[in-house]
Amino acid sequence: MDKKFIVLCYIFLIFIFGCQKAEISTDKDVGIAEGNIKSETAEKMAAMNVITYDSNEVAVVIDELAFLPAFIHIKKGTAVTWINRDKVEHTVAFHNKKTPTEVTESDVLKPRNEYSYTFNEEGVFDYICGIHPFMHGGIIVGNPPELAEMMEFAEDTEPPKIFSITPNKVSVNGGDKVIVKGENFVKSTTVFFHHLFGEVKFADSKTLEAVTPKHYALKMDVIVTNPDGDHFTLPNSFEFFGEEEQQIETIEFEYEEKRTPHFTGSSPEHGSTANSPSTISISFNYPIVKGSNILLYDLGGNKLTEGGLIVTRLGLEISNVPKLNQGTYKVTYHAIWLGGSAHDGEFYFNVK
Ligand SMILES: [Cu+2]
Repeated sequence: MDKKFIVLCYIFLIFIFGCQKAEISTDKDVGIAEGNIKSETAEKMAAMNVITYDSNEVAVVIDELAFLPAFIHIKKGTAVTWINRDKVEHTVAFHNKKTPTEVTESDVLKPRNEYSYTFNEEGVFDYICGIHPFMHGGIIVGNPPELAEMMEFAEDTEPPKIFSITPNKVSVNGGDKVIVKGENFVKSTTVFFHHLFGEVKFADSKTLEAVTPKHYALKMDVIVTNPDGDHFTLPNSFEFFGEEEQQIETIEFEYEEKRTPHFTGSSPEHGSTANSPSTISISFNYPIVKGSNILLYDLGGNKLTEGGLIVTRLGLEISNVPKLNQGTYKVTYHAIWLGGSAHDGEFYFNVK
């Protein structure tokens, strides 16, 4: 896998977890019982909207160029299924912090496609979309040692509980007001109805108010989580119902109309003469997907080496090009655009 990709993952990991690690200092020895990771992790998990699941199967929805929920905490052995509800294609590419060179990436997920992976190892996994690397998410599996380091101590609260949700059936169009009644709610209690509601308001320790987002028809668990990680799941207790608008095909088409996909440049440039290059690359104005390739040939038609996608999906690159003797070389490429159509091309360069 591409080195740049690994670096990006690390940057992301530092972004979500590294900055928190820095805040753990004097608090570390104060009141953190070994094995009581829940209370340690909690505040940060709540701040990051990490959703803790008790179930063995968890769905992460991909929509509007985002993973929802982005940060989840699951048990070892839980199967996570990513469902592409968006109008464009995405992938899921992740690695374990402990084994950063092992990257797992899904195939390209077209709208409505799914990808499942079962996490049988404890650890911290971060992931991105290989097509849109700014999309990122994180998964904490079990209680790995990193968890204790990355989280701050949170004040212990009584475990929350849900007694009722009114109404518990709402329209797929969103905008309904929902009252959650229960106990031991605090100001930062989060309420999760499959997608986290953006507008959950704390009324009092027994009442939370939320406004529903747009959501496709689905019956779901409702989970409340307090800052110390204590949470409560009311299984299959909430439902979005009705017809959703059919919009996938048209918008996918618009996306394609905005820009005509084309080649924007190469290194070395076509027809140029220079020393043997260490990398050979071509760039595009439009995302390309897995299956695209770039090959280097000598003029005798012998294939010398090949490369693949760069992390932004806006180019192809051959890294670690062997030392080339004086002569003329040919590069061919096959670019498959996001959306499915493909383009083949070639260019030449000279080595002096
Ligand atoms: Cu994507």
